[in-house]
Amino acid sequence: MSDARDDGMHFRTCNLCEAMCGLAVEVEGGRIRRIAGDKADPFSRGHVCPKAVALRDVHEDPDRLRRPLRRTAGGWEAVSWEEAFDEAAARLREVQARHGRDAVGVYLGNPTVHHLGAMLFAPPFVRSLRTRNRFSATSVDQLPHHYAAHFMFGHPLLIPVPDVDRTGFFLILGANPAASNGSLMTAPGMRRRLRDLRERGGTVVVVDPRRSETAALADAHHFIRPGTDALFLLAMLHTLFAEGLVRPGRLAGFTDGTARIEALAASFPPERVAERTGIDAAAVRELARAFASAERAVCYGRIGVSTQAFGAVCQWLINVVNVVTGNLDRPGGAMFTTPAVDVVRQAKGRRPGRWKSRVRGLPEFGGELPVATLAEEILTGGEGQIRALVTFAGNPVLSTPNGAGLEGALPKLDFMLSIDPYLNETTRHAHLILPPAGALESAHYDLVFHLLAVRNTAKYSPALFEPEPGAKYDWEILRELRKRMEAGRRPKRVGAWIRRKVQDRMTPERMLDLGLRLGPYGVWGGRKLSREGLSLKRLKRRPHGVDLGPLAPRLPERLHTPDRRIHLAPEALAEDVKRVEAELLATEADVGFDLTLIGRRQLRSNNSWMHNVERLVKGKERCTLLIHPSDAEARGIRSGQPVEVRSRVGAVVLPAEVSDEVMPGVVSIPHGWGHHRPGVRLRVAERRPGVSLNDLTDDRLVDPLCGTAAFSNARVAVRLREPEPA
Ligand SMILES: Nc1nc2c(c(=O)[nH]1)N[C@H]1C(S)=C(S)[C@@H](COP(=O)(O)OP(=O)(O)OC[C@H]3O[C@@H](n4cnc5c(=O)[nH]c(N)nc54)[C@H](O)[C@@H]3O)O[C@H]1N2
Ligand SMILES: Nc1nc2c(c(=O)[nH]1)N[C@H]1C(S)=C(S)[C@@H](COP(=O)(O)OP(=O)(O)OC[C@H]3O[C@@H](n4cnc5c(=O)[nH]c(N)nc54)[C@H](O)[C@@H]3O)O[C@H]1N2
Ligand code: SF4
Ligand SMILES: [Mo]
Repeated sequence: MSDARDDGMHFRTCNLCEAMCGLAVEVEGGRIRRIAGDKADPFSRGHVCPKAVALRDVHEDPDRLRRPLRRTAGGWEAVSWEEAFDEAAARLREVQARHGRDAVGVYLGNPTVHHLGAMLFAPPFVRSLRTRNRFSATSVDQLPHHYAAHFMFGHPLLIPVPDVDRTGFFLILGANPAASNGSLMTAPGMRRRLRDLRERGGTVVVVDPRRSETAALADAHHFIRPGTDALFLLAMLHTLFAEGLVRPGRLAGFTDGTARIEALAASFPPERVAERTGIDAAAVRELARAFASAERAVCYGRIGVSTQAFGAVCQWLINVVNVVTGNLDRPGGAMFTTPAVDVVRQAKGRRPGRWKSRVRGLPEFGGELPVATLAEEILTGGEGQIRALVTFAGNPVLSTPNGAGLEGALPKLDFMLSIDPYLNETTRHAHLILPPAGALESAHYDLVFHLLAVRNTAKYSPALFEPEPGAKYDWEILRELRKRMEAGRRPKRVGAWIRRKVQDRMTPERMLDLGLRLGPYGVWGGRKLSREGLSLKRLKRRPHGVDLGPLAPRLPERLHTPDRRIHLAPEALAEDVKRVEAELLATEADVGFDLTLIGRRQLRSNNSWMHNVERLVKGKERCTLLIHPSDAEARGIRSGQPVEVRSRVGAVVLPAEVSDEVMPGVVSIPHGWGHHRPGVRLRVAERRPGVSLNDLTDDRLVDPLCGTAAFSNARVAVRLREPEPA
């Protein structure tokens, strides 16, 4: 075990989910004695969830890898870092020398964005691979938000955040912040915030195929048939225009395309879509009226409306609803942040679709291809076939559609490298695993989530423990690999040469300091050379973080469109309404599977990788199939009985949980389980493995516009699993 810097209280931000809760960590005798909410954190004010304590369990987990491992015929053997770096780079270079640059693929997983060092050092490493086969969890998550933001506001990171603390009407589609703690809406203590909203007379309405934990806190909940939200949103817009409720206010001065939206929505009266969505026409009209008449309202949609066949259209139309009702960029509406490190200014937005995936022709976005196509890019021969893969902080076997299909493809690789602290469902296929130092051994600053927070704040967390002797940080691993990939390649331009030299000497802290100094509150930024401006040194003096005030209107200055105007009806999205009409209003094709499968999140899980913590998994079995009583009865299924769920791509068996919290025709399995795979080293998780939702979801189902996995369009059949004959 590594030693603590000092005994006593330490303050830091929890980096597990997006909520950025402040923690007070009590260390005694070099070990963590207690983790509690930091009441002095100006943002989270003491809020934490049960996962915070698990930071200690992960830190002390005997299954967490501490040394590089190499797979041999006789099992895993420890290797030195130098040997591992040299071997990794040599194997990747060899594959590229033989088969071309694109023969190396790379996948970055979710913890990358929760990690200062990874955020700063992963991009140059990925660039050093010079491949077009880049993938990440973005295309099983928030890609539609970036897509809509790019076309409407000119930059993929200009994602408006619901101003939950000042709104009077919160319309939530396909998000369950009471369990997920909020997403693209960093707001620790969502349950309290929703309660406060209602106590000040506001309204919360949830649209979801499941009566979720959030729905339980709302004034109203409407069941919606999965994947039909685009119709619901078009019907909302139809009503707003038809009933003269469109009032964009000051936004009208810099918004184009409103007439086009009116024309598009004209063919979607609520009565026309009601049967398909499952929401009553009168209810939609009433909702539109209530939303428009609220003084401050915001419509927000997250993963349930993102990961479906019309994800991009949904995220676009949600922004449109906020604009036409005048709720974008005003307090209580959907607002843009002013983060202390302005990643929007520093990252370049590029025109999407510059290249397409080789096998299926899915479009690139932000330099990445949709991960739903990864397995076929490995399995399909020809030039550009992926023959080596790097995974960083990702578990795509459990997290991408038809994960079992990907699992079958990984053994075909000539070489696989994983940078990950666990030997899990994905990394067990690697030839080399490089484990990074743990989260508590790393300094932290949320480059991404300060950008997406409901209040402007900034907080730096120093490392709590010294890394164990011989351990490497993620960023050091990435830097060493990059150097070796670039070795012998002479930069063509002076600029590139300088950049490389600078990168060789940079640390995350130095880069953070620069970002803070140049940022809008920085000593060299907004407050020109003022003595109060932010720098890392000054932030370090405020261990609980600094409050930089509520979100303020930022438009039109913040827009990155060339004309500094909001593009309300971008061509690519407006065109896609034809597909909505053709596919969602046509008679449904009989695909041989009669139920729709959706996922769900649980407070004590975090995607696929926190099930090795006893205190989070103990108790009642959580990986169950939620099924409506009418569907259960028709199949003779009772709660607790094992059921077989089948889809085009696979089958799983798990216990049924009969409940009317899902709507008829819909079943739900939580995502991130399925730890029964041979060869994983997760001793706690293996005892309660559950099954993987993504052994059922279909890699062929994507939103063709942006390539995001269409999880909520998965079709399955369910039957009682008969006991095996004796
Ligand atoms: N059907 C369905 N599928 C889904 C979803 C869904 O709702 N339904 N949700 C999707 C979403 S939103 C996401 S974000 C993805 C997540 O997909 P992934 O990012 O692929 O999966 P995670 O489960 O987050 O796995 C994280 C991995 O990072 C490792 N790790 C943890 N901390 C660190 C670290 O500090 N450094 C390094 N190098 N590694 C670390 C863990 O051991 C684990 O292997 O799943 C998606 N998949
Ligand atoms: N405890 C916990 N917290 C987490 C995570 C975790 O795994 N566990 N993961 C983190 C990550 S990576 C992310 S991206 C966020 C995600 O944060 P959220 O988006 O809030 O996540 P979910 O809880 O999956 O909520 C999605 C909701 O969409 C609903 N839904 C499914 N299909 C449809 C549909 O077609 N239409 C509509 N309207 N609704 C639909 C589901 O029933 C579900 O209630 O959570 C983060 N926080
Ligand atoms: S809500 Fe998220 S950030 Fe807060 S303690 Fe839980 S896991 Fe950590
Ligand atoms: Mo996510």
